[in-house]
Amino acid sequence: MKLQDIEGIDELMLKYKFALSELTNKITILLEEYEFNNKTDPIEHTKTRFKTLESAESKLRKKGYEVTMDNLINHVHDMVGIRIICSFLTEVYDVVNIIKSSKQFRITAEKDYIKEPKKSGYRSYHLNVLVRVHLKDKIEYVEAEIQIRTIAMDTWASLDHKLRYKLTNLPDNIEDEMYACSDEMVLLDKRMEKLHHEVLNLEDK
Ligand code: 0O2
Repeated sequence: MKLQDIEGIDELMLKYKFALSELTNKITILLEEYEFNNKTDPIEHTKTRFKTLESAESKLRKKGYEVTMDNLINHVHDMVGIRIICSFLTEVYDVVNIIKSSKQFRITAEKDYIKEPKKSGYRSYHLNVLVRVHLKDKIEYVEAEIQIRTIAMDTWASLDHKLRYKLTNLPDNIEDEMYACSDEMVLLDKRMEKLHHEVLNLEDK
């Protein structure tokens, strides 16, 4: 059975679309308000994400679940999401705090892949949230994923994604090399962070 053939899938996709629009709007307001109050913009850029049904289907299969609508709702937590790219490492944690303290979303899971990178070398901060969606005659909560990371982490993830798209199982030497690149990227982030603080100190004087 394919997800696209399941009855009710179009209605579910419409709810995800509304959730993504709510999520984007709320995040934009939170970040712009922060910029206004603090006279600093922690964001390099943002990008919304909407998984295709084919990609959701292969994620379900990879996790060992049957392709059903219930399994999609309960086990694919990133059908829609937003990626927030920050210039500096401390800003990633600033953004996490802005979102967590806003009470705009109910957080269902939190993963700090910066403190504990995935075995691939992937680094990013993830928040899974429930977005409130107002429909004509009811309110529904739809799950979405927020990924927050630095430019360097994003560059790595984007190249990693491209390599894995071409070849699902990368040979060990390439896996090792990718991990080493991820470690180098951490050093780069730390150096840039240091420079950032030096410039801020100069500005204060
Ligand atoms: P795509 O194509 O980017 O959408 P769980 O929440 O634990 O049940 P899940 O959903 O796999 O399982 O959670 P995870 O691993 O916290 O986050 C999933 C998303 O994070 C992925 O979505 C990627 O966007 C990103 N990600 C996680 N690991 C890696 C990695 O090793 N390399 C890269 N480039 N990205 C990663 P998808 O659906 O896997 O992919």
